[in-house]
Amino acid sequence: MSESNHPADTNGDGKVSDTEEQMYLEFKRKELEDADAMRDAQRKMTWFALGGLLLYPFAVVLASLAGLDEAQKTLGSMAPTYFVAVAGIVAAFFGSQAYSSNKK
Ligand SMILES: [Ca+2]
Repeated sequence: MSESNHPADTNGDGKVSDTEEQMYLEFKRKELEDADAMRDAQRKMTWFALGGLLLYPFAVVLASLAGLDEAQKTLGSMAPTYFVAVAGIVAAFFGSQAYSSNKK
């Protein structure tokens, strides 16, 4: 392996000094942490969206039980848009998971 092409050699002098190695490792560690945090956030968002999807019918039932006619009508007319949006979020999540696991 030629050291001049090493990504840690930031000043391009062909050597990886201790400082450069430290910076490189720190950078890699941050990159991994960021990717991890992003996956966690995506997972949470997907579960949140799915949870909303499952609770949606209950919200409609509750609104009708509580006699909130307006709320019930609004929820009813929002449903198609809402379900498509949630399906989009979930599809994007699993799509990106499949894509990034294929890439590695
Ligand atoms: Ca260097």
